[in-house]
Amino acid sequence: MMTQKSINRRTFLQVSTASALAVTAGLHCQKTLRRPNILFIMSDDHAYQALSCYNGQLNETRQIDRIAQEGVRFEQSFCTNSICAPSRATLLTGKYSHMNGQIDNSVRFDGSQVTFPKLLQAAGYQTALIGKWHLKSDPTGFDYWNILPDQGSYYNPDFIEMGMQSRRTGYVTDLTTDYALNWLKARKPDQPFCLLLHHKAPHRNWMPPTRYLPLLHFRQFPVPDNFFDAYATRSDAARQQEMEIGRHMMLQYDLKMPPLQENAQSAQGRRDQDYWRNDYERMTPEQRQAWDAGYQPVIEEFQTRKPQGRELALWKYQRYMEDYIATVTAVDENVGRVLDYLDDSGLTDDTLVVYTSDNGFYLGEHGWFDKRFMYEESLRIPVLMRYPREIQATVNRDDIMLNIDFAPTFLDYAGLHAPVGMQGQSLRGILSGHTPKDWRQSMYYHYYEYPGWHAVKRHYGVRTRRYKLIHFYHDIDAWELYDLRKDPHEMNNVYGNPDYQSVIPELKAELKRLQEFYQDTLS
Ligand code: SGN
Repeated sequence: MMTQKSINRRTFLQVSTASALAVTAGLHCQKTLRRPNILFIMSDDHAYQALSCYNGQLNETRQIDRIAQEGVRFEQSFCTNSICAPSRATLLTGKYSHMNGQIDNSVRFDGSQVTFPKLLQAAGYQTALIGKWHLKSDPTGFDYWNILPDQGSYYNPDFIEMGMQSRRTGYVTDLTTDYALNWLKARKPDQPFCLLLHHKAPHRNWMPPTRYLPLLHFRQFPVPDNFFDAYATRSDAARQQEMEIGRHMMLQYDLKMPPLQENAQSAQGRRDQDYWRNDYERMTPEQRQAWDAGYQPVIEEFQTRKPQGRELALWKYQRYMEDYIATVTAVDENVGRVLDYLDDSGLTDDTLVVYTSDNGFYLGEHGWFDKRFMYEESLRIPVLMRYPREIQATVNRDDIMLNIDFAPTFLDYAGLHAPVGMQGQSLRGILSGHTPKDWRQSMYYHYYEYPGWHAVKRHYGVRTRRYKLIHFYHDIDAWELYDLRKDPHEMNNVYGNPDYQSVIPELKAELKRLQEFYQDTLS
């Protein structure tokens, strides 16, 4: 919650080694005697469509689904700026991008800010961050950190362990999990822990471990109905993006085809070759051998069929899905390893486990990959939470939750108040079945990274349960309105439709209210 409640002075003094932090946070009045461990697992670009617990038709995620079966699945969970570094900064600070400064991937995170790991650390938690970080500055607030530089590599990645960089042989999702398990095993058993376990996968360019390579080849994935979306009713923002599977997905780097003669002819083609060479050359000879053998059948099929036009776009979609899903399968398997560890060491009941993704992702909807847009597939994030002592199993929640809510939620479970300035709200009431009466009925979104990768124009907007109003700005001034009840796939922009003219002023008023409430003056 945004307001500060009374502080228990005695407890406060005990934990105030970092007193400035504790002052901003404040402590609950002994509300919580038992402080759970917190295990926060976040993947990169894991679309809810690729989780069987979200009724995804693409794959089975048996391990991740355990968290949903034994806990809560959020149905209306959203990020507030659908891109990596901003989402991570929002996670840490509980603030929108315009408040924590991390508006896009190019900014260096200001690690002197108040973050929930710092507050937990000051209150006696052992804190660790392992895996993707992407915030440029060194992590702060962690007793232990071991991160991938920048985006990291799938094969034989470098890790920066407490400032020391070295290369490890192996596959990134396995290695990240190994580090996490090692840290868990070596932690002090008498203090609660907070571990942020951040997978690189399934980020572009979707490289599966060689052990899964023959698994999915030639399986046909269902093609989204709007794969050949012509963006007919929309603004130029949808038409001018550069994230179409057909036009923008690269054959070598993204889809692992051999060098193509035509690639030498264009800048994009040369980039395709260079990027792929980088990844391929990182592999050991044994890895390369297994890789080549795994891809040979698809390469042969591609060379025989020589797909063109729409057939090529559909072929690319199938290839994309094969790799994306196999990469997710490795995440799932590794989540299982960590859940098993909790079970085996008797920690399950005392650990709040979260599974989520930094943002949503397109798996062919509108013909796209990547994220950024405020449309549903990239706005919505999977959020699963399990804490057997307090959260009833197998309950789904449709309260609107945002990634600004993670930080205040963790503080709440740890018996700490969210500091003034944190913009999210604790989900603890919702998780135990008591949604606060005044819980939000709409959400605010703002995306900034333009010009930039994938050419998605700057925009902000409001989403209610029924409508979504978006304003694209900067080198465009265009509004879009979707009636999500009638048009859940957002194919029909009704901004100019006479039937909706009375709704527009209400939504604009709500948008203005939210901008004022969250103090967003950047648009
Ligand atoms: C890279 C990817 C983009 C992706 C951005 C941001 N290109 O630049 O496709 O949108 O990262 O991703 S790549 O050719 O380098 O793979 S994010 O997860 O870091 O936000």
